[in-house]
Amino acid sequence: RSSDSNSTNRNDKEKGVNVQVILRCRPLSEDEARLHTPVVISCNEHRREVSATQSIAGKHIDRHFAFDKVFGPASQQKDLYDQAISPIVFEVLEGYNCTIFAYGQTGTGKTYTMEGGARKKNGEFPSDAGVIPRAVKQIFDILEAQGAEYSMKVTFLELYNEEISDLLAPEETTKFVDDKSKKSIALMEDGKGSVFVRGLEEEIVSTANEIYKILEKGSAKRRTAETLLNKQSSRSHSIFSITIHIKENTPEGEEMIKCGKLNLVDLAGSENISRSGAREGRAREAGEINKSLLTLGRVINALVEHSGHIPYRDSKLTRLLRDSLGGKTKTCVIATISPSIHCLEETLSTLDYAHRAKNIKNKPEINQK
Ligand code: ADP
Ligand code: ZZD
Repeated sequence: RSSDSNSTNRNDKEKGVNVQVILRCRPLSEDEARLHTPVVISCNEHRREVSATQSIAGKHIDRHFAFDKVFGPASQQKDLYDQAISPIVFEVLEGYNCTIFAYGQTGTGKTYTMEGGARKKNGEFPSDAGVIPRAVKQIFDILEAQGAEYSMKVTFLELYNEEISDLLAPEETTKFVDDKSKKSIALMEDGKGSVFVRGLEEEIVSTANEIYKILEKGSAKRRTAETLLNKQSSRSHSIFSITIHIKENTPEGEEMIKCGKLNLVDLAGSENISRSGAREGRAREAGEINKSLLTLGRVINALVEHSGHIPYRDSKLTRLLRDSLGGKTKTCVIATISPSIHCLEETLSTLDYAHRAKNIKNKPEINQK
């Protein structure tokens, strides 16, 4: 087992490992079903293939895309988690940094997939809980089963219109936008090329429940800010990160610290960011251009085309997540789509985008001291 993982490591370091891309198609909503909305997407989970077909007025579309994993409209939160995410969490606990992105048009299930249904009053774990609460639960279950000595901290931020807000900052510091007491948040570089957010609240946690409370606080804060500042949540990116230090003793009796980090990223809606210049133009006029999402697309293109210059520095999102895009982090993209005929154009753009992201190679490394 150990020699096995060593040879995998060597391979990972030399050739790199591809970004893993998962495709999820949501079911028709009740309204869509009632209106008999035509379905243009079919998912073959076994063959890991998605097809988009439409045939009207002499116009035929029949396209097929293969992904690392495909989850059709009937897939449950637990299925996606157990098959696609749980292995990633194990890697985090081995000391890797891992990032999971949700990408797709607004209304296709990014938040449903990442967060899922609301927490129950009775404290029971909801069956429709998403990736974030499930990952939190799994991390503590494993650490407890191992009887590991560990410490953990979390951060939760939102990026809106190239501005970072700290979803965990205490109330007083954000109430008055111009208040001197407001902590200034800034992206800083540490000289070694790494980027960190100065002034970001890091909460030290020791139970899953503490994290759930923190998520509750962060969600409430996001909602308040949305209302107060008239924000459109579909245009914001949120990043929830968990950092875990685990103390281990080698068979030789030496002490070793492994450090893993999991970034869970709910991206802004991908609509208007299609590659077609015309649409981009119209979106720009409407003031709807999302610099971070556009730059993410450009970074992906530059990486897969092996361009000399990768425009990481052009947006906050790509500066923050630089290591996840061609760096030492293991990365997974969950692309979400709707099955409806009305979304076909955006769906094709998402499928193209996600398929292109499969070609990014990272060089994951374990963090060990
Ligand atoms: P987004 O975050 O991409 O804008 P949401 O997560 O808000 O989309 O999903 C839009 C709606 O569709 C929500 O009502 C959500 O509950 C529902 N939904 C999304 N994906 C699924 C799914 N896989 N199964 C059942 N309902 C879903
Ligand atoms: N999507 C739900 C939040 C909503 O919009 O209400 S579900 C999970 C991850 C990040 C933020 C929130 C959650 C969420 C939650 C619900 C209600 C109050 C706080 C947090 C959640 C769901 C299940 C377990 C833990 C947290």
